[in-house]
Amino acid sequence: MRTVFSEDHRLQDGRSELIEGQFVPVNEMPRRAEIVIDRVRATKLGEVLPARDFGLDPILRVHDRGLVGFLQSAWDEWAATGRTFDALPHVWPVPGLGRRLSDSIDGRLGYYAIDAGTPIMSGTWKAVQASANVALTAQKLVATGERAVFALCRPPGHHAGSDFYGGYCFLNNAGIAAQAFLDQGARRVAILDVDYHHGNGTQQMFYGRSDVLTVSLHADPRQEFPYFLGYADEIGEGAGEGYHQNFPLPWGTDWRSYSEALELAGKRIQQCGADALVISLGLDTFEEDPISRFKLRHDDYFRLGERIAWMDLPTLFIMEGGYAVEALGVNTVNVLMGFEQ
Ligand code: Q9C
Ligand code: ZN
Repeated sequence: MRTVFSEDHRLQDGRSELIEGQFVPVNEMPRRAEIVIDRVRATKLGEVLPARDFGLDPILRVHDRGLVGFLQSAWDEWAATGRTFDALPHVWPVPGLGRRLSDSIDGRLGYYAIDAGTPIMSGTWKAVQASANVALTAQKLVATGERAVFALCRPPGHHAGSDFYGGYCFLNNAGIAAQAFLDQGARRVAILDVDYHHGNGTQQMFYGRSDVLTVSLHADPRQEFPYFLGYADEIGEGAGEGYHQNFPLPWGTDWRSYSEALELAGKRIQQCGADALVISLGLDTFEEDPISRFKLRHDDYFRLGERIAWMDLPTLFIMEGGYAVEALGVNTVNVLMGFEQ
């Protein structure tokens, strides 16, 4: 399997995030992608290709121009106030406070962000655009006949929606790629999200549409981020009713119960008549992940890849989360090798 990768991911290199009342060193760090590309090369998984530039058009097919413009200029606006540290929001437009777009960078950060865990710095936009280009370069290879391609995206994307960012995500790489398949002639695309966290951005982006089936396996939002979305009764709306499915799973979930939900997700995908499959590939389901509480083990990732291969569709793997950094290369490539067996 070929991999698409860009070194520009390194430009996203935050210092800290706010978790449980404390500023802690960021979990979503450059080393994550380095360890994965090292493993891809060491195992000779396949050729590594650079990203091509697709510009803003494919991004604007699924994202609001206001969000994209904000991400492009946020650092400059922040730095113009004399601040030299990462930009984070600290107030949000909850219902009751209204939702006006302030002239202040602090108001605009709260307007577009869902959390205080997603720092913006001088290189953020370049890294974010490179990540989307990685996804689009890989998407094009799958659309033109490759059985499967790995888009080693960083920063990740599945928490970003049409008009918001957060959860370490700025643009929704999987959503952008799914829309690109449709724009190139696919009639339906399935997105399977196996990141530990609910793919709230992907759900929001396609919630009213039947041309993208979105299925997410994740930690129950009663217990886990993003808390406000990801419940089992969210099934899509309007034309999209029946084209979204959530599998919230409790803390402590191991392969035995995970694989039962995966089986149901796989069956739904296989019967939906998709022309392509996009996998939001998070490895934070691993038993040693520092911010997560599932119990998947190294070998389980081979079986995950194998089950995805049975879905028998042209497949685009998009890198999402996974914070047990030293194990991330092994676990990621295990999925891809399980797929190829
Ligand atoms: N105590 C991805 O995996 N912080 N994003 C959670 C819980 C946000 C994870 C804090 C986690 C976002 C792509
Ligand atoms: Zn995650």
